[in-house]
Amino acid sequence: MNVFVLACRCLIVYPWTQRYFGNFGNLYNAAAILGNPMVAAHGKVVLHGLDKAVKNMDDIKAAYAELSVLHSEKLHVDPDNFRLLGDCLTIVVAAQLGAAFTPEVQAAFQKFLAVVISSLRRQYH
Ligand code: HNI
Repeated sequence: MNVFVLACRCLIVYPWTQRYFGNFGNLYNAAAILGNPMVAAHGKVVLHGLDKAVKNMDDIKAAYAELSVLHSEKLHVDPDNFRLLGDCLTIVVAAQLGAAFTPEVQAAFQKFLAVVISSLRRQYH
């Protein structure tokens, strides 16, 4: 999957998410975001963060405990943004899979994302 497209989409479609990436250099417009190597690298980090869920399918909450603390207490990311990134991810995956992204596949994918997002939100509760 094109991880780069994922991070860019989130920053372009929901520009307020840029506020957490003040140290990423030029995010001035869509072209700048698309050409920013730090965005590309971060997209990769986040997506590898999802490996954690795939590898710990029977205890996703525990697997994300540390990342939940990081996003809440250190990065102060508004947890609504997890959902927005999840929506971008769904759109990127759907575009990539085309007809293979059947309602059944979508249902499984949404369920997976919902658990990940709820686990990341845990520290905020
Ligand atoms: Ni997120 C760092 C995983 C959503 C802002 N994020 C990480 C890291 C992982 C990660 C892994 C690296 C941690 C480390 O260095 O120990 N982030 C995830 C996952 C999701 C997510 C799995 C959702 C599916 N992060 C978001 C969202 C935002 C966000 C929605 C803000 C809009 N994340 C950050 C920031 C950092 C970060 C900011 C630190 C970046 C840096 O390098 O300075």
